[in-house]
Amino acid sequence: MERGRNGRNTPTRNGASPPEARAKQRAYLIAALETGDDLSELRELLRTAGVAVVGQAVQHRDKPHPNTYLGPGKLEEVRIAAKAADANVVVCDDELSPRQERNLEKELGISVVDRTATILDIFAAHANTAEGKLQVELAQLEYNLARMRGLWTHLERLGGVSSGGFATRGPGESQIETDRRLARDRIAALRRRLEHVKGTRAVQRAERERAHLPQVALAGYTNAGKSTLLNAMTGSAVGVRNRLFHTLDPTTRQLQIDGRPYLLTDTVGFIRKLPHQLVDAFGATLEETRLADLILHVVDASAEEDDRLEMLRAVEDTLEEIGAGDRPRLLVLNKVDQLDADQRNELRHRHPEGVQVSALTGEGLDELSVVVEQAFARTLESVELLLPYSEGGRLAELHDVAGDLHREDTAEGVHVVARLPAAIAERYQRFSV
Ligand SMILES: Nc1nc2c(ncn2[C@@H]2O[C@H](COP(=O)(O)OP(=O)(O)OP(=O)(O)O)[C@@H](O)[C@H]2O)c(=O)[nH]1
Ligand SMILES: [Mg+2]
Repeated sequence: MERGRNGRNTPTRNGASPPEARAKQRAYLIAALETGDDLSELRELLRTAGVAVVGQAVQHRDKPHPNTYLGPGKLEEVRIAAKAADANVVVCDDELSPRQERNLEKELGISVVDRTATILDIFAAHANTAEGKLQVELAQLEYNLARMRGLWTHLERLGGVSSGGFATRGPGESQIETDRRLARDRIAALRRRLEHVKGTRAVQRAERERAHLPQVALAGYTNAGKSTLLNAMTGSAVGVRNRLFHTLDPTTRQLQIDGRPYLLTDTVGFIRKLPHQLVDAFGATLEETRLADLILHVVDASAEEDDRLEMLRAVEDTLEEIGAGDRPRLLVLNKVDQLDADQRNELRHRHPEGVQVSALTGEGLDELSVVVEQAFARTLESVELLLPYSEGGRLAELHDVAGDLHREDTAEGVHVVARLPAAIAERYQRFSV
């Protein structure tokens, strides 16, 4: 098990270690669930993190045990099974409290990593831009700070003797105090830098808003095919991978529908139980979604119905949480190339409002364009203007943003009949005839 920079257990070191080194990590999975035993998403997360899975145990309970996550009998079972499977780490499908984590490590005699640490680790490995790296570091530090506090009392009790982590770096208490202070300073510095980046982003957005191009944001569960859809609709080459959280940084591209330009933004995917530290840290990035004129909610329609509904709910909840709950949105049912005619009919029945597409084959994309256009058309206002020849520059702008533009040169100026976004129509009011 490798230890992170802050002494935390994480399944992989921040992006640096080669895949073969990571695969040496053999994880035994545990979960407290109300029903079922499906840990496929956690497996998928670990696959993305390059960790092998050697077994799993699920305990059915209403809620996790407050001290040890699982009950005592199940714990003993896990201890034996994990040992038999030669696991060197236990990964839990929920975020553990510092106390639960500490107790589990003691009971099981093996490193324990929770879902949040796993996701943070994947984010750390996938962050490319300066902003992305700042956001992930902030989220990791905040997560770690809570654990330091826990570990501190732990060390006190053990008199500074521990199997690793902070105890190897110094004599317990005073070292932890120093670490905590350093972490707090670093958190404050990161927040300041992110504020600055946020300012830059606001300036860019203001520029785009001045151009009055309609803003469309792609939102959806991780791996739903958002980046593939952005590429298919705009002819770009944004990175696509069959792994979770491939995209962390927002990318904006121009999209033409019927001669009218739109801005389409691809951004970070959502997941069930998304660590709240990440939602906080990615606030500026998520703003692209919050301020969009239209959100395309992309879902993997080839997923089993239960999974699909759960993914839809997780995304809706997250949109709500980031303050984008009131934005107009369109449901995009992606990956229908994987479905046969019956399954497509069933899907149409379940989600009559959704547009069925395949970002991979291009099927349904024309219809999607039409639906996007209609969504904006509903907000357009019809105008009839007379622009003096001295205002020739404005004609170019109108050509960019107007729908159904008709112009006729007359003695007094250019006579224009068009449909305009409300904000622009207002600015042209004084030329109205
Ligand atoms: N069969 C099929 N596969 C698709 C389709 N669209 C995307 N994929 C695949 O789904 C996987 C994920 O695609 P991405 O575009 O990276 O998904 P994303 O939503 O951007 O994922 P994150 O950035 O990780 O949140 C890739 O392996 C794609 O090739 C589709 O319409 N049909
Ligand atoms: Mg992506």
